Amino acid sequence: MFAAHGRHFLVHTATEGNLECVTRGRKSDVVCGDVVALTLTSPGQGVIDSIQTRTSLFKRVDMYRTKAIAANVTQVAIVVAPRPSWSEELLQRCLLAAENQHLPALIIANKSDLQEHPRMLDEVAIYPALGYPVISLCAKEDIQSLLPHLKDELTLLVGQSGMGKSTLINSMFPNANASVNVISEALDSGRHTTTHSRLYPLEEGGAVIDSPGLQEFALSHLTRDDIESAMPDFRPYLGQCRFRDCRHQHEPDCAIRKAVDSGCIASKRLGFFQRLLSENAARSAI
Ligand SMILES: Nc1nc2c(ncn2[C@@H]2O[C@H](COP(=O)(O)OP(=O)(O)O)[C@@H](O)[C@H]2O)c(=O)[nH]1
Ligand SMILES: [Mg+2]
Ligand SMILES: [Zn+2]
Repeated sequence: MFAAHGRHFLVHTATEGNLECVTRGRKSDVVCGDVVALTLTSPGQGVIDSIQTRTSLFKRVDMYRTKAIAANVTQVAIVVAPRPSWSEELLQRCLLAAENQHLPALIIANKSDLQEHPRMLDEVAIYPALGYPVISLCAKEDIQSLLPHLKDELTLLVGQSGMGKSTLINSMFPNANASVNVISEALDSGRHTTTHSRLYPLEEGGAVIDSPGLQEFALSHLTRDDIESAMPDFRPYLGQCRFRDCRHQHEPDCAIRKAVDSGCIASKRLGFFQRLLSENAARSAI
């Protein structure tokens, strides 16, 4: 399934081309990227009978609900840009959510034409060593550097609105016509012009999914162990603190703090971990 319009889902088939489908009954938990079995009902139309088991399901969570964004993706690309203001907190949350789903992630540092771009690159410089490549580009002009990373992958583009996801899609697929938000920069905030995820197949193999902008990304459903094991920079030190339930704050013989002191873990990563931990503690106290 590559696009949803209300209760209708566009499904690509090898033999019948693209079909406009509905689901049986009232269940509509079909997600962009799903592989489905369907019955042809009339030319160009079908009914989705079942959804194949997913290899991954990327969800966004906020205070109120969990919403599936895309199924079967093989990697997540998080788009950041210096304007409108980007959030490193949100970037780290997306990286953690990808890692928790065992999905590789990469960072697209967009809008390289803006003068604040080098400062943003400095801020994301710690991530390649954690296994997250940073690809610097200008979506409006040249996206060549990104293409080798996309081949034969099903890549989900996520990020705050206004970062340039739809512009990237339009540069990759000149016929895509993804709705670009033109007024966001002046207001220093995004407007959600992309309302549903949509999949675009790449000619060279693979596909890209554009998704609606994220403004927050709660991770309070994750346990402390989930969080720690989704932080590649923490992994080598886990289990090495004196206390098994060490919170890496002021405990003696804390392996994580030692790694921070010696520069092996960035202190902003420990800060991030502690924010997530206290958020989860607050939630379980409710
Ligand atoms: N200067 C500059 N602006 C860009 C670039 N890419 C996108 N934009 C602008 O950023 C705004 C938001 O883009 P859009 O693709 O809608 O972002 P989305 O919300 O992430 O899909 C639009 O005004 C784009 O023209 C870029 O590389 N450089
Ligand atoms: Mg968009
Ligand atoms: Zn510790």
